[in-house]
Amino acid sequence: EGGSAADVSDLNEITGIDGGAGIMAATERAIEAYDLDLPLQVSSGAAMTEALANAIANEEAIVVTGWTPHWKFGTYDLKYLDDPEGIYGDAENIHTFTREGLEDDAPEANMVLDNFYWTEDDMNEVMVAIQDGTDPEEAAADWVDGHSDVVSEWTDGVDQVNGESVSLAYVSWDSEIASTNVVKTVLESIGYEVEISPMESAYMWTAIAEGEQDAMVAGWLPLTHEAFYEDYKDQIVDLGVNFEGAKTGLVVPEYMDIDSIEDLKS
Ligand code: PBE
Repeated sequence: EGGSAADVSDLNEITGIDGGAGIMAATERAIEAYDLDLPLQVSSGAAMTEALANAIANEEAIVVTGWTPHWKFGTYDLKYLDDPEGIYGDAENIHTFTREGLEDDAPEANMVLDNFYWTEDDMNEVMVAIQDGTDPEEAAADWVDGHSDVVSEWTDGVDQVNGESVSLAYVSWDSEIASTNVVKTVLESIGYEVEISPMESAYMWTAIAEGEQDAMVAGWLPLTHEAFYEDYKDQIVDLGVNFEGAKTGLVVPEYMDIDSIEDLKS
């Protein structure tokens, strides 16, 4: 019959996030590959979830640049659109990177960063608490208190230090706000002064490569941050995966009657 409240023809954009995100570059490639008529709107992670909330409240059409882990999948009924061209790649892993020399300068911090590894349930707990209004530091502290079994694996055999400082770079994506605050809390528990600094994606990579920041736990590979990784891989230290099975793509509410990015073609 046509003309349901959430029809694809009502879409006039793809709701994006910050311009530096890897998912934005992937979406520009998707627009080309699928020959879509929709412009990609640059905004922020917070503005994207607000737009999603508003559209869902009114059962309106919306398509966003989405990723997992993210609290939005627990809060709303959402689906990834199929990506037959494989633009968004397969599963991603999140890696921890440090500046060169951190292992010598701050071996205890380096050990904790190296050991840091958690699951989707873990990360979701922190993200959901923050989304429900808990301050990120407090949400991280609550999670650390409640998961001493996991945290003790990260700090196993690591000596206490005496107020040395460590800096962590991150981007204000919900997933990275959660992980960075948790790592900060754990480093503080072994005696570090930890400063966390939100910044644009490209600066996060540059800051590690140039030694301006000590570490970050927000490197999405193999695809999402591939360009940054290729630029800087010889100037940074990869401490390996801290999260397995992340994903990116185009996401719509379940009530939208489409299944594939191809269906976004007008
Ligand atoms: N994200 C979340 C980031 C990485 C973490 C998928 C929005 C990006 O696209 O660069």
